[in-house]
Amino acid sequence: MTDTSIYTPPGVWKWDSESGGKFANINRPTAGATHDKELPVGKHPLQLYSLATPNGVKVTILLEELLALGHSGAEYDAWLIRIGDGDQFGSGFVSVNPNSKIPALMDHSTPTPTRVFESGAILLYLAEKFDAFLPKDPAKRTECLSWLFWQMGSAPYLGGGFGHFYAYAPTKIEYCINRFTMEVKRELDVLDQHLSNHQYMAGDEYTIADMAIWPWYGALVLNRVYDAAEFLEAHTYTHVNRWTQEIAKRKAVIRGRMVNRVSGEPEEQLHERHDASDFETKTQV
Ligand SMILES: N[C@@H](CCC(=O)N[C@@H](CS)C(=O)NCC(=O)O)C(=O)O
Repeated sequence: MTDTSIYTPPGVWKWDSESGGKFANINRPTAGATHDKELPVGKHPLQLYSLATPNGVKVTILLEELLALGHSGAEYDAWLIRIGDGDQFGSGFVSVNPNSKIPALMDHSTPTPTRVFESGAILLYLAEKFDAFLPKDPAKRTECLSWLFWQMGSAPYLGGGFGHFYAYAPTKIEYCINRFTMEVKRELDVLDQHLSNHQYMAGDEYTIADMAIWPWYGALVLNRVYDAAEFLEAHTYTHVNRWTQEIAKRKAVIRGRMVNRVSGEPEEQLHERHDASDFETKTQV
């Protein structure tokens, strides 16, 4: 194994802002706003401040699914937060999410505006608000929430652990890649075994648990994140692949992936979304 023992931690850690690596320009060891910047507010009750990363896409998929079901109250304005430029550290954004991460939501339909941050909390808030995509049967609801929280706890090993060390770290460290590859393959196997005898994560109903998990683990097997499908032998997780393909075909999922997207095919990038017609008229093509 590679010798990675050359670093001896000092008595007290000091921030080296020149540490390199992708995102080094926005990472810092403190919280709070770095600059004054109000957030825009559009015409709809729901105001989303986001970017089409897997965490952002969870919410736009749910909003598009709610609209497809006929919940007109789920109309929303989606504003672009460019995290690479540090928009998440503006004072307006920090007042919606003190954790400075997308996605963040303001609901102006409540007596006083309600802020919601953390993608899992946003999914649950919207599912309860519209009474949709969260099973009514207590046992199924509990199963749905178990998988929703599984995702919130598991994805950091995929993104912050595996994705960071496999794709983004300035040097490839065998120990770290091995550690997180093992964990991500274990997570894929958890999903694969579960999906071998369940159509969706919570059983026979498509729910917010699928909408939370698909943008991460579906993207992994579709090779849309980290270019790691071959490395992970993603094709061997046949039940995850079956579920991934099935969800990928949904119109609301195709739409949800486009919102606040700033990379990939121009026709799939809808930088801001303020109206359903924007999908036809306001993409980058
Ligand atoms: N647990 C959070 C994670 C959100 C998150 O990590 N967002 C990333 C993009 S996927 C972000 O905004 N990063 C900006 C930063 O770290 O400064 C959630 O699920 O909402």
